[in-house]
Amino acid sequence: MNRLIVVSNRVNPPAGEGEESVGGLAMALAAALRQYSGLWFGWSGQTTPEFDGKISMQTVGGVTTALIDLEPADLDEYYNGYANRTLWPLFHYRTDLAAYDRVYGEGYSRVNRRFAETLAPLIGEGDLIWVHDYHLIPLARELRSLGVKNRIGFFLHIPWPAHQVFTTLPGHGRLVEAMFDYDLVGFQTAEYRQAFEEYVLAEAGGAELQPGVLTAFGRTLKVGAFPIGLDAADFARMLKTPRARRMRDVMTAATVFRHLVVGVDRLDYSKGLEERFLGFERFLADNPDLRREVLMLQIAPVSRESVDAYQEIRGRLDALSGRINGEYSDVDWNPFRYVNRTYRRDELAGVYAAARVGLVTPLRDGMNLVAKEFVAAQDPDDPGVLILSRFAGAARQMEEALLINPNSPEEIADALKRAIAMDRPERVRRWKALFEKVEKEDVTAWRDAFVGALEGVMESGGTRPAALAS
Ligand code: ADQ
Repeated sequence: MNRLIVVSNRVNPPAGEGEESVGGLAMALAAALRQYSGLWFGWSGQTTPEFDGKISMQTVGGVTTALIDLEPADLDEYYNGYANRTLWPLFHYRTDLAAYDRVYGEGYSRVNRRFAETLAPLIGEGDLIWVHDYHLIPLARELRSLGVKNRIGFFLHIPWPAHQVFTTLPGHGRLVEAMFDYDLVGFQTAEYRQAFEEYVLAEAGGAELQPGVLTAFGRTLKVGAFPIGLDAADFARMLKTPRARRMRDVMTAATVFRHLVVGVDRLDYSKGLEERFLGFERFLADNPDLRREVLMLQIAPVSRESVDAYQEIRGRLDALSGRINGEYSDVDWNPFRYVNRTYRRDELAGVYAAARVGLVTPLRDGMNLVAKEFVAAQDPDDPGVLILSRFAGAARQMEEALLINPNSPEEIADALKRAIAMDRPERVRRWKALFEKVEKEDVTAWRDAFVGALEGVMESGGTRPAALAS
């Protein structure tokens, strides 16, 4: 078996304790590496006044991590800049929020070069390199320029936007050209892969040599859809822990005679939180007879606070939650609980287990692991109902959820009403179909499919550079 080197912006070793592991990417990578004697390379999350290329290595939970510090300007221009002010909004269709600043682009290139220069000496012959997410798109280009010939794969955790949206990015051609320095590029869904292919064909003068093999910029590239999943076995184990059970019991006791509707998200404008709050408000307005029968709990820890758009949405959510409780609370009761804290994963599992409805309403989402966690946590004999946005990548696999358009408060309100009224046989039938997929298409299946496909690419230039057909 080849050694696997995983590269991502942040590295969260599977230590277990502490509060660090918010974010689907971190959870998935920890799980994926557990079985490999791999190396996980990335940014430490710390800054240093002057970049010195120093790598701090440690082995935690069977995974060796190699971390570098970045300069404050890197943090501003690369992480808060190009990654989170330019690419993240654009790839989530928020062109109105996308900021284009040449300095951000320069910072992005510089940090990718720094990653490559510090990583290259650690790479051994035959190592497979697996790069993750939008922060590091040009990493293969930088590694190739240093002479690295190993097989390198890239997985995009977020959506790939439609061609018309993507071309609003200045320098879009260069970014896509850099993707052709990989041997394999993976997307969450077939839809995102198609959007990428459309761009390559329409804008880059490329061609599809055969299904899943593209040629452009004088090279060929394998592409595929690899939907990410949960660490289902670990989640099942966690559900049985005393902490998870206690949290479930606490939440069940706090909602006697009421149905718990739960939402769990990083506080991000892509997650459709405002739309969700408005949908719940509409539900309360339209169903006076049901008002006392529900409690909605939204857990949303703040993230990326140094980016303005995140401060703004936080303010709007505070105001909306206040308005809903102001309007509908009674002296002995309120309908809505909004919490900005991070919880341990076992505690979250307990919250999901106590809920009758999981409400997941992103406006765009690469996959959305919360939807899968909710399903995994349900009692098989009396499961809750998942309401899921059709714009989450997860909706492609989870058709038995109640699929909604989050832009419509009416659709959210109607789905809530339907979920609460749904009889047990229908809940069990829908849940069973969902659970089977969550269990089978889990993080191990995802990792094996991706790494297997990468291993299947011929070493050192089998597909790269291309012998272009005339
Ligand atoms: P995220 O945008 O972070 O991930 P998601 O897939 O929903 O979104 O994962 C969030 C994770 O954070 C879940 O595991 C959840 O349990 C955890 N979490 C959320 N709130 C928490 C809290 N209060 N306390 C503790 N944990 C919390 C990105 C993409 C997604 C894609 C993943 C994986 O945006 O579309 O599914 O990567 O590829």
